[in-house]
This record gives sequence, structure tokens and C-alpha cells, in this order.
Amino acid sequence: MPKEFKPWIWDEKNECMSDEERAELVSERLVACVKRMYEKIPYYKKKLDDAGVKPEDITGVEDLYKLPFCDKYDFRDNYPFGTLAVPREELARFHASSGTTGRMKVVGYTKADVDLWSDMLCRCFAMGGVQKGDLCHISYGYGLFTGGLGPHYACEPYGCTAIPVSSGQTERQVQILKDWQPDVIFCTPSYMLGILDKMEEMGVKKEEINLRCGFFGAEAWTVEMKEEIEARSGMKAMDIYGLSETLGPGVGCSCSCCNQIHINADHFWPEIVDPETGAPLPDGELGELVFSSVTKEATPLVRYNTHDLTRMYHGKCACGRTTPRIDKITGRGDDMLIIRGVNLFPSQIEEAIGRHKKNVVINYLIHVDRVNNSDTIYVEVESKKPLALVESPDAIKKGIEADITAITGLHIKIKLVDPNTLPKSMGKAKRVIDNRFQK
Ligand code: DLL
Repeated sequence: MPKEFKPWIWDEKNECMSDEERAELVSERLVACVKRMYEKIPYYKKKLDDAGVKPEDITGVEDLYKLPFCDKYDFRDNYPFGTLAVPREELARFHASSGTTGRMKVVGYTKADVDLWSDMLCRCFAMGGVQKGDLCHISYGYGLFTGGLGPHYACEPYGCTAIPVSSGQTERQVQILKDWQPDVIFCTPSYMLGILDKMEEMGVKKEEINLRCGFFGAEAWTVEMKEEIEARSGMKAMDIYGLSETLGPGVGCSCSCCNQIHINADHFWPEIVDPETGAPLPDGELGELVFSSVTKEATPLVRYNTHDLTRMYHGKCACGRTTPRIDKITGRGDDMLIIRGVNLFPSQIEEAIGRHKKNVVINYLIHVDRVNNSDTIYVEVESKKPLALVESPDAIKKGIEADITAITGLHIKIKLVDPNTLPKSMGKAKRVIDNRFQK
């Protein structure tokens, strides 16, 4: 069971206001933001002109639907600095993310943006029960990626001590966990499993470390994986969400009461839209997550389509916060595989594997190919025990295959492999090898 904790601070004024108050606040911010973007960012002016929308047409969040969407192509087409609303000389910092193809998405931060980021992360720290004085082990990569420096800069205002370990050198990570006894850890969920494997290998027991909570994100992960991390480490696993284009980690985070993610909507106004039509969807319906980052100075964005798939809910959470919540991200539209015409997300495979945690670990690799014009697919999964010691590997495989069929409708073969034979991730895990388009 995760250890008990109490939240240290929260931003009651901004996290507990009514939906109406929040909409009013964001409306004011949105009107100013659209006007500023129109005046300062030539590509955005052209975008609105092409769409026949004038800044004066936008009087509040209820007018959002009139505005065109933005997406990664706005960054790529205006690379490197064409998305900035302030002169480059006024920036405190850049971050960037590469995505899978093409140019980097370059994002600027003024000093005020860096402070806003720290504020948002302090809210997340409080949601996870971080205490003043906690020792924070940060194993997200430092650099252009936002995972390392984001939480690092929030440690100081929150009153915590940062250990900027960055990712990699897993043995050293375990040594620090054991010898320095940090209270909090930040890394991708797949890397946390890698650290836990290394702990086992080095003979370090969960009782010998002192982690109370961890902030895991930057990749899609399942409730099954959360349970596995909690059981093997004794800590509470929080789900932290964000993307470089809007800020980095801290756009939202799960609280101690539910597996959903509270969105800091006073700064990052969320919408869920139909992936086909772009029409706004009501609470509870699955669609693409769109953000307007209405207070960012350097790289403001309006209606940025993340292509992350989830559902949104309004209403007060048991923790007392009224910020809108989203379900765990099931994947991105662009992560979706189409296998013989059926849509498949790696997270569905992970859910099925997670039901067999007694026998396998949640480290898997999906292989897709095309043979004689037909899609082929199989999944390698690591066995918990060396294969030579597994009594009935066929029964394990059949069990996982049946769950995959129940979840996806597809018949997918499982190949059980020895422990520690699949690549281990140190950042975002690579779950799919798709050879169909390589030939
Ligand atoms: O991954 C920022 C981040 C760092 C978030 C550390 C959380 C922790 P990007 O590299 O730009 O930024 O990737 C953003 O990662 O659109 C999602 O597809 C995915 N993602 C981020 N957080 C989560 C999460 C960082 N909690 C992309 N659950 C996003 C699922 C996530 N997917």
C-alpha cells in the first residue's frame, strides 16, 4: 500500500473556483491573447485572415469554435522562431521537442513563462503530496526536453531540494535512491520499471528506499502499470501531463483521489473535439485534446490540437478541486496502428499484459509487418522468471492473447521472452516496430 501523505499547499483561489468564474477569467485572457497573437505573430495573423476571423469576433471562450486549430505543422512551418510573440532577446530560455519526423518544435519562455511553469508544477507537487523540505530525485532527461528542468525549477519555490540526476546510468540511480533516501521521484513510467528491475538485480529491497510519491508522464501508461509501480516501490504514483508546445510537464496532474488528471485550466483551457470533424464534444466523450495557453508570453497558442485522445469531465473532485479533469491519455491519434483495418493503441496491449503481472513484466515490443499484402503482428513480452523455469508458458501466452482479443477484437500472437532481453527505456519507451512502411 502507498504510504500516507498530506498535501502541503494548494492554490485554493485558482483551483477551486466555479466553472463560471473560471470561464469568465479565461475569456478575458483569451481576448487579450488572440489580439496579441494577431498583432505580434505574422503567421497567426495570416491564419486568422485566411479563416476570415478578426480578433474583435472573439469575446470569450464561447467564441473559440470560430477560431482555426493549430498543430505541430505551425511550429514546423515557422521553424525556428516564427511562433514567438516577443523578440528573441526577451526570452529566458528555449526548449524543443523533435517528435517522430521533421523539424523540431521550438518553444520560447520569458522569465514570466518560467515562473508560470514553476507555479503550475507547485500545484502538481501539492496534488501528489510533496512536502516542504522533500528531497526530489529528477530522472527525466535534462536539456531541450522539458521533463528535467521543469520540476527542477519548481523545487526551489516549493522549498524542496532537487537532485538533478537526469536519465541513464541506472545503477547510479539505484545507489542514490538507497543512500540519499529521496522522498520524491520524477521519470517516465517505463523508466521507473527499469529502475525497479535494476533494484531487484542489485538486491535492493523496496523497504530500503524512502520514496513517498513519483510523478510519471511523458508517455501513455495504464492503470495496470501504475499499480505495478506502486506495489513494487511502496510509493504513490501520480500521472503528470504536459507537452513542450504548451509548457512541458505541469499542464495537469492526477490528485490523490482519482486516476484522472486535473487540468490547470485557468492557464491552459482544454477542449475535447471530434477527430474527424473538429466539433467540440461533451463531457465523457472520447476525442482529441485541444489547448489554448492563454497566458504564455513567448509562445501563446490558441486551439492547439495535441492529438492526444481522452475524455473530459467537469464538477468538483473529492479532493476539493474544481479544475476540469481528463482520463488517462489512451494514446495519440498518430500512435494509433491500423491492423487489417482495425484501430489499435499500444496502451490496449499494455492493459492486457498488465492483467498477467504475476507471470510477466510490463515491458513489451509490438512488431508489425506486411506479408503478401496482409498486416502481420506479434508482441514480445518479458517473462518474470527465466523461460527455462516457467512451467506452462503456453498457458501464459494464451491468457494474454485472450485478453488482447477481448480488448481489441484482434487475434495477436504473444512471444514470451527471457527477463531483461527487451530494450529498456530511459525516457519515452519505444513500443512499436512497424516495418510496413520501411520497404
Ligand atoms: O513529454 C512533457 C512531459 C515531461 C510531460 C515529463 C510529463 C512529464 P513532449 O516531449 O512535447 O513533452 O511530449 C508531449 O507526450 O502530447 C502526450 O502524447 C505525451 N504525454 C505527456 N504526458 C503524458 C501523460 C513532454 N501523463 C506528449 N500520459 C503529449 C500520457 C503523456 N501521455
